[in-house]
Amino acid sequence: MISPEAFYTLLVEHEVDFFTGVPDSLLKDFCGYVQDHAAHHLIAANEGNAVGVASGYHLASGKIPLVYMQNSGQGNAINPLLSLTDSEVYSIPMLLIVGWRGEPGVSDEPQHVKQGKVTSAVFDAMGISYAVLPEDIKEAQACLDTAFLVIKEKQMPYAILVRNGTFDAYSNIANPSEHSLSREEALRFVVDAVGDAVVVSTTGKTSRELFELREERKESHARDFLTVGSMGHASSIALGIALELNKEVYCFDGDGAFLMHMGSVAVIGSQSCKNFKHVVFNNGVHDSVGGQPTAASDLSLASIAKDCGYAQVFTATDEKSLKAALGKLASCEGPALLEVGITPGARKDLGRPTTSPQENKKAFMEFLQK
Ligand SMILES: Cc1ncc(C[n+]2csc(CCOP(=O)(O)OP(=O)(O)O)c2C)c(N)n1
Repeated sequence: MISPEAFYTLLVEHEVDFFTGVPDSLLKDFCGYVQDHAAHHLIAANEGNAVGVASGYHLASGKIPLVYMQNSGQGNAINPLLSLTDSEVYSIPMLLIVGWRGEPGVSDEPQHVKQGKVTSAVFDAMGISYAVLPEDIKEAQACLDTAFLVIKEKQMPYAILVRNGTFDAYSNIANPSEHSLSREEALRFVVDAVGDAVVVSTTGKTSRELFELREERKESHARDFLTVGSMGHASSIALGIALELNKEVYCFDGDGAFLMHMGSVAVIGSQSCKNFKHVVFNNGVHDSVGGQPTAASDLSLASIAKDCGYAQVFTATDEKSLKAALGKLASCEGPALLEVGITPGARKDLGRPTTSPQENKKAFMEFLQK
């Protein structure tokens, strides 16, 4: 294993002083170290956003920035990697550090298996050279030396794939939360209030907690579409369903996911979709991958939704205000949004859905037709 500090020191020796990206669970210890030590560190809304900011930094400084991401973010980054940083376009050098979920031969969740299988082939297709980070610090040093030689020679991005368990643990200095309810506690009240409505839940622990809650209550999972991948697209999926069916459709979202593709909020606001209801659990962090801050911690997502054309918006920060807001959300005409301020963290023993994505889809489609 490599200590995040030792790896960070190697990067500094290569004069890397600008870090940006979207956090990943495999990279959480490295991201945590960067969070506490780097002077220039910016957690982006999505991976394309990170490549864009890093490009601007290079244009202004001539230096080589670092962009970190989970391989799920490869898709978000492809457009700027091909039409901005590529040597046939502007030729902008940068180091990509990529968490390799779903590495072939390593057991992982269904949403990561396909992405893991094609990650290196996608870099090949884009003409981006890559290497897998060795777990020995001397070998990691040699790997970085090669990466920087190639980056400087080709004036192109270079990717380093990071396997599960490469970095030693690093604990961040935690910031106290101003809220009292956990996501799981808030979710219980929300699920009570939405009753038989259709639910589309977001990537990460929200969907895992929803799945466990249904199990605990011996309720069917059929009404829940658990968007295990495609972070940031749950609200778009919910909109597509709500436009087609005469049923109440709720999207359970996270603040990181809301920000990732916030353009969809304007699109939702542009539709007079009365049966669309959006609940955003705002803990100010990417809780599911290690608790790194999002840019939403000081924003009012409810105000953003209102300005984007949602018919009604509500906020809640504790049990009393949540119960009151849920009543109003259920009885109002959408599109409507409820932003719930919650505290970060989840149960240590939180499980994962035991049904496959295709089982989930089949049961869900049958439920929608009832
Ligand atoms: C495109 C993409 N980038 C990154 C990830 C990794 N990832 C999974 S969940 C998550 C955090 C989600 O944060 P938020 O929506 O705020 O929900 P929370 O975990 O705080 O409940 C991230 C970054 C991903 N799945 N997909």
